[in-house]
Amino acid sequence: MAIHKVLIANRGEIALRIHRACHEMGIQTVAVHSTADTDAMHVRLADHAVCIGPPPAAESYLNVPNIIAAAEISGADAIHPGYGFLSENARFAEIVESHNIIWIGPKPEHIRTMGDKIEAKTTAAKLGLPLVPGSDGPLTDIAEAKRVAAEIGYPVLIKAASGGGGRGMKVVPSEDQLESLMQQAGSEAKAAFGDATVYMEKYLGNPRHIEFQIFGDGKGNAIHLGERDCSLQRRHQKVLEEAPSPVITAEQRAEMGGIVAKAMADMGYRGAGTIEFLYEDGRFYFIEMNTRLQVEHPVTEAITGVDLVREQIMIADGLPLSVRQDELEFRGHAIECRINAENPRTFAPSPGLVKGFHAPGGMHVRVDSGLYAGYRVPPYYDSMIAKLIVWGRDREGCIRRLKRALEEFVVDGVTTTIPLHQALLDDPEFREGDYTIKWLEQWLAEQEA
Ligand code: MV4
Repeated sequence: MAIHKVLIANRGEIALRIHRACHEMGIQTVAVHSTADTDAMHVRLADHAVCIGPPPAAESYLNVPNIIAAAEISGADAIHPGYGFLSENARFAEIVESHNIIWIGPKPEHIRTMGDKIEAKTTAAKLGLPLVPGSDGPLTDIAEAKRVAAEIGYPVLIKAASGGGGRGMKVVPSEDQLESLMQQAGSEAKAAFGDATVYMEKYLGNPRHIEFQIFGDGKGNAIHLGERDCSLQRRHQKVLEEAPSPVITAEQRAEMGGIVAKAMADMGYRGAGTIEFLYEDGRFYFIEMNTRLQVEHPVTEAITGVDLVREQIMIADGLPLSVRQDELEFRGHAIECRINAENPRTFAPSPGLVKGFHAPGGMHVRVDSGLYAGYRVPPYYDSMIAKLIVWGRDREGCIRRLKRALEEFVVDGVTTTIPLHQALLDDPEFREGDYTIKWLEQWLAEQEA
């Protein structure tokens, strides 16, 4: 093993998750942190800690010179970026590699390709993935836009090439609104991402969000680890994720999984990746690829038994994938609840002092969290403070265990979204697995009434 010391360029539960994988592998860790995170659990547990700046992420967790300097002074030989922050920054990946530090992540060229949503779709199409019908590239003029829309049929959706997370999207119901909505989408994209480039897709009215976890060794071998259903979102923030999807059969999983694994093998993809699809009327439509470890990776770990962070580190070290596709089995059902320090009705952030903390336990119950009694949740970052991941032999058993675990969970001092999850798990439609990407926001509106 060439990797002896990993710098963790992240914070919160994912920093702790990476630290745990490293220590289980006999690898030392370096925590980098802002002045707001001095008392964070992962900073306490890490072998070395380096302060990299003040609370705003732009001056600390996104501060490339300070992070590289921290790696050099601490003698780290690899950097794991976690998710968010610099994890999908191709330039950062190149800078890391140019300092002879191992980048625990995909090849920079692949991060860059997938970061451009149009290039991602062109690449996916060449690799044989099914796409949503739409423009084959950027929309240049209104005449062309009208021609494409007429061909695929209204409603259509205008998306930003540099977008993601749903920002800068416009649904166009009919041709008379195309020109003005296209202009709006372009100027919003320019303001948000510094790039006015937009493209068009057929608007799918009521799909599910289903994503496949993949891994490549960077040498032409790749596997898939099944799908996750992430349809339960509010304002493009995932709330609860499950694996497998309640609506995907073993045959569909094997077929689509085979297609995505072959695509990743053909492109020579390295490391962890997620291929996002919309799923409607029994068909998959590629929309985007994420070139990072995702928040919801533990549900995949729960049903496959594969440690995804360990796998990332092994691949970055040049080792082969630890499992062959034909050795992988999908066992039982797993659900993750994202627990946020938020008002469960208004979703307003509720940072502050955690006066008491008790995490649930017992068989097949996992809590990924850096919380402890006496910890102060800082107001500067994402409000997710814990993930509860529960496994069961089947979906019903998983839900029953999840309800039991939520009953045990105590976070005193800050309000959390625990009551929201409890109400959700009691809903008959949720219990049937009968939901799409629109369902949660409608359900929340009904709860208000
Ligand atoms: C779509 C769509 C319907 N039709 N594309 C939103 C975020 C971005 N990743 C893709 N998104 C969507 N793309 C077509 N052609 C609906 C959404 C969408 C969505 C997707 C996944 C999960 C939640 C969502 C909520 C609203 C809209």
